[in-house]
Amino acid sequence: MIRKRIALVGLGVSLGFFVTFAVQRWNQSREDAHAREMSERVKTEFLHAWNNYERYAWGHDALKPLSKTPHDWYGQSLLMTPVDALDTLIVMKLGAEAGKARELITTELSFDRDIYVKNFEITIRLLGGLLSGYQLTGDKRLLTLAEDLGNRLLPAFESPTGLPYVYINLRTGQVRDPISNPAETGTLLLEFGTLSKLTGKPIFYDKAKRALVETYKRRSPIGLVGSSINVETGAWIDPDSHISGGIDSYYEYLWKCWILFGDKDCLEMSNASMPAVHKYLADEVRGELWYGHANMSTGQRTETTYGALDAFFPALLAFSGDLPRARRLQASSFKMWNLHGIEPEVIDYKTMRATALTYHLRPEIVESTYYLHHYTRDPEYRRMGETIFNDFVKHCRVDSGYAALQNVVTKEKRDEMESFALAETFKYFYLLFASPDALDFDKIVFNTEAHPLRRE
Ligand code: DMJ
Repeated sequence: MIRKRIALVGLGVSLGFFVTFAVQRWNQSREDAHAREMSERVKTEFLHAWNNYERYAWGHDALKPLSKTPHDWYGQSLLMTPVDALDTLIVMKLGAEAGKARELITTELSFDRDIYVKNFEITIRLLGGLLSGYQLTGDKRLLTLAEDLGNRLLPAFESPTGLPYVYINLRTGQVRDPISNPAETGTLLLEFGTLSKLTGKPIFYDKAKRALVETYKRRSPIGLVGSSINVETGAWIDPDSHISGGIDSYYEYLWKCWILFGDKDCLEMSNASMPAVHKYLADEVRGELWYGHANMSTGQRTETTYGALDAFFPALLAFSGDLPRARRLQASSFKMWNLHGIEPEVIDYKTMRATALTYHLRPEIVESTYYLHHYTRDPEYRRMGETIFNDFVKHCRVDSGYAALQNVVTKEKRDEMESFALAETFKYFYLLFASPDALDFDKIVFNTEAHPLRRE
């Protein structure tokens, strides 16, 4: 009798397990099917942006999506959008479009131009895009272009401190504008270092590493860096410290240089810098985690602002193993996004009011959602990404592509579709929903423009 009861209980337990397992499998396959649908939707929307670039701005830097006219940053085209978008086309397996973009780049792109360009932007978008394009296709012409560009940018580092000038003339090598910032002096090593690896010429790595180290060496006694610095004297011009635009990717490259190149100096610099960021910039408000501004010397709070650019930080926290902070800060970024159903450039997190009302199609919040999903596999992050994507399409899609917003409250549009929307925003949306083998995360490191660079 007892035996029979035990057997029945055993059967009940196994049946219970079986049912739970079956329900879990069922839920999982429904979630997977939905994610696949989402990745297809992202691809369709990306193509809407790309096809309109092709239609109205082919061969130029960017499309102005409201006037349907092309835009060139420096009066002549450096093919900003095709170079920035090439690896997105490849990752999305859009072979015909990728082939056409590659042909345009390899036959038309020339850096022999008498124009002053921004060293930082050209490095992260063009050098990064050419290098990842080469690594994904094996097309040597892309590497040749990257090396030519790298050589032309090298004179930018010829300042008394080794910190690069802001602008450089691509033909003459003349430099101008000595007032720079940590993001621009410290976000070059992934690209220059990869160029060294691929060409066997150490000069690129050495120059960019020195610039990163010289920035780090000038941190204050409490461990913070400021917002602007004179590359000729090494003196800080603005002591405001934060993780926002102008500093942001400096912290990103300290960590990523360790992961990509195994450079222990980078690990040490990163480990020595992050505690000060958490101590002086992190802010607890209403039980939420935010990062604001502080004076680099005293650590005194100067502003309680956070914005679209700061939203990269959960990705970096997750990447460097700090999931608890990453999750909490991502929740804050999402709260910022939901304030107006799309993200303002800057908010005051104390009052929860937007202080800069534009939205530039920025990727950072999507990037962090993707990293968090990658590390936790928590379905919450795909749900979050779906909300963000739906809002993005609802408010930014126009007949001829995707348009930035002039005002996130009124949803008035701007005649602007930055190349990073195609390099980063759509790529991170896609990777968030695509199957993990669309791109093997552990084999690459994304530069700050979402160009995947190979680890080995
Ligand atoms: C991009 O060019 C890069 O992500 C950069 O690091 C910061 N700003 C834009 C996107 O917002």
